[in-house]
Amino acid sequence: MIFHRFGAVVGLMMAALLSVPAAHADQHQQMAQKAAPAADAPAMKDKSKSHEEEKTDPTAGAHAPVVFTLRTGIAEGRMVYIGVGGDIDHKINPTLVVHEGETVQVNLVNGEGAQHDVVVDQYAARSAIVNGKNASSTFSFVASKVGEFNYYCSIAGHRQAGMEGNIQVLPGNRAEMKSSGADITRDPADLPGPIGPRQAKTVRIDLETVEVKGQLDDNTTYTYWTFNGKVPGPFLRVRVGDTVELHLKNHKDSLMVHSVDFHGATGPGGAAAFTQTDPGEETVVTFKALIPGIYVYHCATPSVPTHITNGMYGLLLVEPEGGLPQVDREFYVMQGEIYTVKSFGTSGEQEMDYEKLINEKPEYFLFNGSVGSLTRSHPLYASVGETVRIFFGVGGPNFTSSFHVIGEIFDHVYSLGSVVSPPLIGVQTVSVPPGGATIVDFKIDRAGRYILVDHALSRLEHGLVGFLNVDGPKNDSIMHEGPAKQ
Ligand SMILES: [Cu+2]
Repeated sequence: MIFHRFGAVVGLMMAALLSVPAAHADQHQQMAQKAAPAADAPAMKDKSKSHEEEKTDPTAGAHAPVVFTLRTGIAEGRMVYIGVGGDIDHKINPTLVVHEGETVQVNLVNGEGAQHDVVVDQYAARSAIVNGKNASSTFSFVASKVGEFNYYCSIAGHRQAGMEGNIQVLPGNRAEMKSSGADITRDPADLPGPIGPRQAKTVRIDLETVEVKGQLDDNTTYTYWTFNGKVPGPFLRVRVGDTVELHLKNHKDSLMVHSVDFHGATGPGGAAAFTQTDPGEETVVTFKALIPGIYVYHCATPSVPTHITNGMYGLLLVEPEGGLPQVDREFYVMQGEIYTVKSFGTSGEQEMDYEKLINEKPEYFLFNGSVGSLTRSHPLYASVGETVRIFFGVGGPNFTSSFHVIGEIFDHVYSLGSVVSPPLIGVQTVSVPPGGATIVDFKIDRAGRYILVDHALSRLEHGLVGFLNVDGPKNDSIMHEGPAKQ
């Protein structure tokens, strides 16, 4: 089945309006989402390869060779090949991984002066003999056979002395290969319950910054920077008057310094001035929760938009005395953008594009960090008659959300995240700026599927959509097909 981008929108809307069963609608949605990018995504190649290959034109597709450079040398008392550049850099007799049908180019460089060559018997491929230090030779072949093959030096005795390695030819096209990473999506139901009636006290909060390769879409990965491994970071909940003792640990495997700026804190950088934390280190800062509200927190280490787009944001609720009015279900959703070099929907590992970030040209708009986060993996659930609350924030870094739930009207909106002011009553769409948040409450009167969107609906085609599935009776007095009943 072929859907173009417009078809995807229509399909989704129809699924919603017709209240089709969840499984069928999911399938429909998945097909639509998958088909949309496939139509206009150019032939892409995995970036996780040699430096040499990155220099080749990516639009050249299958005809661009996969290039490996091997330098001869001595290691661990043996004669060996040593990889140069890319994934094989500095590796001894590296395994050369390619895909079926690719053109493989091998550059051989003489590293110590003796005579050498490289031979692959199964492909009847061989280099010229390189004679003398820094002499080089290049040969290529098409990897038409799947399997694992030996490469070696055919000069007498050299293979036995250590000069051999493997070429692994994997089945299938490289662009279609799945890329897998950690599930970084925060379940929207993953948040602590109300604080209840207690006195103000000192509360310790531990956050850890973690850089992790995560699943951006089914076949797409991205290196996220996170608080506690998920996007958004954990939902933090204190009450007004609490003293927060915040411990920020930066995981030892991190490459970057990280920090945290609490919009709910008063003081230098919202605590960022005291929490610039090196990999493997921990900083501690203490602040008082002076004013109730729903507040964004985010990493504030330069380049700040880079840290935010990579996933470093979350919400802190400072409850007013006595808490918020009680509801049956609470959810936690945040919106952000991701700026990749390759276009939306491209398979494989994706890299951030700094130019696009600075020019505010995102490829992805997301709820809770990934495509399908609130449709395929973690849709919201509720039952007819329940009251639902969504804590909704925008990490951004750049785009204001026109947050709307298709088929619902917000009974209460705590506009701009203010919980001390009386809420607005009866609101269709709420504007939430980057670094801002809101709380919306609504009672569910009729079963069906309700759809979370940013009403700047073009963003739906860049991944921004969520489902609220409601079971229970379909109350016809509220809406039904056809003429009014007597
Ligand atoms: Cu950071």
